[in-house]
Amino acid sequence: MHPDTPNHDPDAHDGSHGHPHPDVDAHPSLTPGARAVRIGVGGPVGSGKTALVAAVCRALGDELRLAVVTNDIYTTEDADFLKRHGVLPPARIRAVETGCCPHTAIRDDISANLDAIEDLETALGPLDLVLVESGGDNLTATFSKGLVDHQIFVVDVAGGDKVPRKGGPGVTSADLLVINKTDLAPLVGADLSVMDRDARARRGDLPTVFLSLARDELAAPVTDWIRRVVADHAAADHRDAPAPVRGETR
Ligand SMILES: Nc1nc2c(ncn2[C@@H]2O[C@H](COP(=O)(O)OP(=O)(O)OP(=O)(O)O)[C@@H](O)[C@H]2O)c(=O)[nH]1
Ligand SMILES: [Mg+2]
Repeated sequence: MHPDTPNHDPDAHDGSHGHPHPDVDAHPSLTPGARAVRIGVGGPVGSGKTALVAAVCRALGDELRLAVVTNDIYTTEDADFLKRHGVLPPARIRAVETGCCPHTAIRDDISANLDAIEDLETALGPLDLVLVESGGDNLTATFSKGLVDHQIFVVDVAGGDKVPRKGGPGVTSADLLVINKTDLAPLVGADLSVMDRDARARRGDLPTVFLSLARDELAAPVTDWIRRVVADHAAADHRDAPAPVRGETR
């Protein structure tokens, strides 16, 4: 059951999730006053970022005070998708229309995304987790550390088993690399063992998970990783750490 709603009503529009005072006592594992963990979800166009965000919302939406910011260049398509599928109450989802290259809005001028997060926190009260989905980009895309605390990079096997070998900052340094659409590997002739080998070579000890969102609609290995990140964040007690502010990079 979601901590701040008795019913987790996907049609709730008031942002309160059915509870007037989201109560951290409902979250014994979380540190009262800690700011939300912000996790960026990046990766090439169509790799499954929105499908992953939807899966995480399904898996954790009743467990954590969760909100999502999506980035699209010209539309609000991804936010609309998440709302249409009722993975979170609509008030917990904000769209940023970047109007420019996706990486600009997550790396160079992050103000629209910071505004969206601030709006969510103002409307909803304290949150445990904010997911920020980047618009689909290329292998060079990364998030500013002023915007998110951790980054997930999503690639898919349909792009070819060469993708991890091609590297780029998303592949080499994201906190979690997700290789999605493993169900398509036989159809596109992708060798998962090659992807595994190359990912290890590029990433050293950083974790990589293989996933088929077509088969695992709760994205178990990713949600387990996110649970650990949120628990670590709470344990580290970020109460006094200021949230990133517009224009700040760290
Ligand atoms: N077969 C298969 N299809 C998948 C999987 N994950 C996602 N898809 C499909 O891939 C397509 C693209 O998924 P999205 O989640 O929209 O990808 P995205 O990365 O958010 O795309 P952009 O935001 O446009 O960059 C959709 O039709 C999904 O249903 C998977 O594991 N297997
Ligand atoms: Mg998307």
